[in-house]
Amino acid sequence: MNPTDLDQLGARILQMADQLAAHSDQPDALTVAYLTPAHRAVAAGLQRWMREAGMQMHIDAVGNVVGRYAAADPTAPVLMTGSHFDTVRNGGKYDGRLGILLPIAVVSHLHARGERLPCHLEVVGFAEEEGLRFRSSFLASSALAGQFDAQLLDRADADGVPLRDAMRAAGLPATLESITALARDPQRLAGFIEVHIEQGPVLLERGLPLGVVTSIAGSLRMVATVTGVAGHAGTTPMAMRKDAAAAAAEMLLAIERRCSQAPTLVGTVGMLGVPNGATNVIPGRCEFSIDIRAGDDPTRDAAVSDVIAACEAIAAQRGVALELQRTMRVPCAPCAPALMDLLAQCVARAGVAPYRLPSGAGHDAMMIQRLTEVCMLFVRCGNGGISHNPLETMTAADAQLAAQVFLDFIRHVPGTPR
Ligand code: HGY
Ligand code: MN
Ligand code: MN
Repeated sequence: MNPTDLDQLGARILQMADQLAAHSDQPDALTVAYLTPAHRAVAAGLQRWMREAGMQMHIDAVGNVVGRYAAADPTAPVLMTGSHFDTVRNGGKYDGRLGILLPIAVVSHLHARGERLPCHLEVVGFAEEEGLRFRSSFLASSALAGQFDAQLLDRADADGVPLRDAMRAAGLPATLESITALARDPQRLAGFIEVHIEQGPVLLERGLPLGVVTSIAGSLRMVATVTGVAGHAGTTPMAMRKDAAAAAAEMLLAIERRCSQAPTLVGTVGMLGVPNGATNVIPGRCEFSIDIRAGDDPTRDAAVSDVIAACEAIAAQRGVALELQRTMRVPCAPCAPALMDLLAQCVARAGVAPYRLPSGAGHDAMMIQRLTEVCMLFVRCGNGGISHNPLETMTAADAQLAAQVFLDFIRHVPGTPR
């Protein structure tokens, strides 16, 4: 049994995911934030596997691990693929990583056979997508799309370390010039395909191992700061309080109510805290995050306006101050019809009924879609479709089918720039 044999690719992919999951910022959970020691160890593992698969590889100026499997024709266009290898806190081991490891396994199979493709295949391990350390989702893919936000270089993490210093400590140039130089020339690209776990229950409920993504939901994120008056928990009558946490709780329920009003609309308060709080002190300040998404921008933007109005009304009624700072706005990204159709044909050739579905999760593909045409192949998630959770799981059999479909797709992508 050779790991580069076609029928071994699924098992090989899961084995590599297990090996990467051994690196974490935390001893008791899988957390890999941008440019931490665990993050650099994962990057080194990806580099090693890319080299063994016969790719030329390098680490670029934002820490992406970039592998290239050259076409026979030097003038061929470049087909990009990849996903991210950073994680959320206490995350799963397939989110992002599947989209890097699967192409590496497939290239190792091609390399073993001495087969070349109609396009140069560029496999990108994106170094940062989740935004955990610097609240900077899609940092790595934005650099390749020529959309890097220069202000990020001065943004500090929870320990006060600016991004620029974290990059320098990781041996990266940490200059804006070196980052803007990463922008890809769309004229050289034949497109982008991302393989990702679905992170939801749809394929599982339909008994399907694979799905073709139609569009990727765009999200708008804000940080809310509610300022009331700290006071004695025992002596301050309830009617005289300006309780920042109680106001935030009412705002959270208003967000939940408004974001329950449309099928693809979702709203989440993932972080909420009382800085320097104490049991016997009425919260004078409360901070929370807001993430609102929908299958189309108008639905999402209408909900954002209503949420802002509702929170401002609650603040006025309770006599507290509210500051809302927008931290991200990524428009919905449609997948390219021609690439979706080709991918659906490859799925059908693998004996799976092609099923098309939208993505509620954000992906690097939505940033690369600003550069070239994109498509996504979803792979079934087990455990009820749970993700951003250590219970995230998938099967080797589904990874095997996805690898066969991916191989079929990269053999047939028209070698013409899109
Ligand atoms: O938030 C998302 O949808 C992605 O997992 N970063
Ligand atoms: Mn994720
Ligand atoms: Mn992901």
